[in-house]
Amino acid sequence: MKVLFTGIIVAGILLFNILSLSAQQVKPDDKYNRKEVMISMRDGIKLHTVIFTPKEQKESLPFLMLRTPYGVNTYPSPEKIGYVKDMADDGYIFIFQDIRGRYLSEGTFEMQRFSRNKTNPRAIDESSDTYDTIDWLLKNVPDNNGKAGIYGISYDGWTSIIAATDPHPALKAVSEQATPADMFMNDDFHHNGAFRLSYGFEYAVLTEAAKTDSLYNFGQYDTYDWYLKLGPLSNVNKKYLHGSLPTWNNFVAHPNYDTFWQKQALAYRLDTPRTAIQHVSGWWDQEDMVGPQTAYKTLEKRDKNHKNFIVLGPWRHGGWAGGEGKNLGNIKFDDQATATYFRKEIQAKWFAWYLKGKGDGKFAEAISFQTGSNQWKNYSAWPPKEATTTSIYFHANGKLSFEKPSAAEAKPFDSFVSDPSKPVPYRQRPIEETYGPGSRWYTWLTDDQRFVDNRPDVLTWQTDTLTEDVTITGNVAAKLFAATSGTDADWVVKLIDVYPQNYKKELKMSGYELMIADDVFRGRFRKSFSNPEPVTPGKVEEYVIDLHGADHVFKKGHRIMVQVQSTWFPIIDRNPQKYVPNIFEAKESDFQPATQKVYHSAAFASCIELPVVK
Ligand code: PG9
Repeated sequence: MKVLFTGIIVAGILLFNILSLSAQQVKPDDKYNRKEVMISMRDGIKLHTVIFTPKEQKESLPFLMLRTPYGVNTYPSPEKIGYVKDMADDGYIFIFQDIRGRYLSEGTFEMQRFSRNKTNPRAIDESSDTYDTIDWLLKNVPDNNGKAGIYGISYDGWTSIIAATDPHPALKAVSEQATPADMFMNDDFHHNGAFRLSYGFEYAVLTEAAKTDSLYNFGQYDTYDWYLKLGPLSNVNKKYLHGSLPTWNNFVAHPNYDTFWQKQALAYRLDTPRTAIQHVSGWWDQEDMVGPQTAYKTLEKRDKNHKNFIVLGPWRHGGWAGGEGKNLGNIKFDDQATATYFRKEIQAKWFAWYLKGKGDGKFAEAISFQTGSNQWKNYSAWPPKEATTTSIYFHANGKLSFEKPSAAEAKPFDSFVSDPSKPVPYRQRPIEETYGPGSRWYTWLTDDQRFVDNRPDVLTWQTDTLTEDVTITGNVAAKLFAATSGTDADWVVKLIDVYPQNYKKELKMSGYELMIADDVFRGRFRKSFSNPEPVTPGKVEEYVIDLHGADHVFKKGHRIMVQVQSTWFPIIDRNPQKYVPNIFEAKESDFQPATQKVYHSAAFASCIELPVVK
């Protein structure tokens, strides 16, 4: 993901390169002076760093840093970057740095580098690189006030939170935005052990095929077919990458939740909050929606000094960084400029307080834009204590209700055939290359789910029309009782808000099926993510699937819907549905259709656990 100086977040590399040609020149009307330096790290490697200082600096100022793998040389004067304009108008010393091994920095890039061995004084990691940079800045940039803050989205959010693991004493405030927290459990590369094929493949190419970002040349616009024709995942190295990308090789070598994934995961790297830290997450973040929620939760356990905060808004990945945020895809937020509000009222005020002592320092523990009601809310805890876990149950004939199925339930299960040769597309085709031209990747989580309504391999349950609002605030989980005729299976569960069939407020949204919470679970990991086990064909098993946080009002007149399916392609790779030790080494002949049964009987009452607030 890139932060363009137009203020829009785009990962479209071509667009970026065209726009960036003249970005290095300082324009006469720029409010900041620009300086480029190479800063030496403790092991002698030099990192390319761009420093912007106000042309008219009246007082000593704090540093505001962004550290990124996506190239900083093209950044314009900060007041021209929508993402930081409010802060630039207030005055900071802005630091933009290429991380190790990327763009103009020396050294080697390592995807989410492990923490260093601290007994070796020359050992490095992203935290020590931040430390050494701050140390150099304090000594070499005049008129600084001795304080630094760091912020950024996604990979840059991750470098921010990693800087907080053993921070320089001058680092006082961190705003991690959309950081990944655990690449096996959630976020970019896997969800609950199911591999995010299109993202994993394309991102590995993006960052590791060259020192600067590069798109894979698929030679076709709709990649659904390309991924299907690819066949088993072993063909990726055999036919295309030939072992050249470390990240892809690590996917293949670590199919289970082993120490490789654990050493990367924030739960294993964070202890107490040592600086003020803000976590920012979008409800429809298509890349790292869960990361900030996990990072907040991990630090909150030991937040004795009230330094840990969370902000949750109606955004896609990084959607708060540019534009007004009055809508996301087709979803409108009653004309409220949610992104503008974040930048001005939350981000800028937060740094002004912690780095300059400006403002009243009063920040709610959790600030959330509640969707459906479209209102900003402050909570004293996340998830708020007010919610009561209430189950909404699947029934025969596609019904969903708050009543548990009785022994007299008409039929104990619904079933479908999942065929890996005809996987359900995760979004409407064409599925453009993730970051390619025209890609609709950015908003797919808000797409109308009617596009799969009639598929025989997607099951649907829905409530009657709601006679009153149903508000859910907190964590959502699915409890699925299911059986497969195979020996492994994926279960995709989607919680959906169905708009009224005749929606007067906006006629074209009538009947819209909007996902509120969703995820996939790979059956082999139902007992352990580290030691997978085959599923016994025909045996009813319980799958508990974390659908993460939500703050949403299903309005009176709407319906609540649940869809279940076993493929979501190509964002999730195809499960062969026959157990093999490592799916990255499955053969074409291992892939088999399977009959899936989802139960809704008194004994096996599949449901969604909702955090209902009265
Ligand atoms: N989602 C991207 C990413 C972050 C960290 C690791 C891998 C990928 C990003 O937008 O930066």
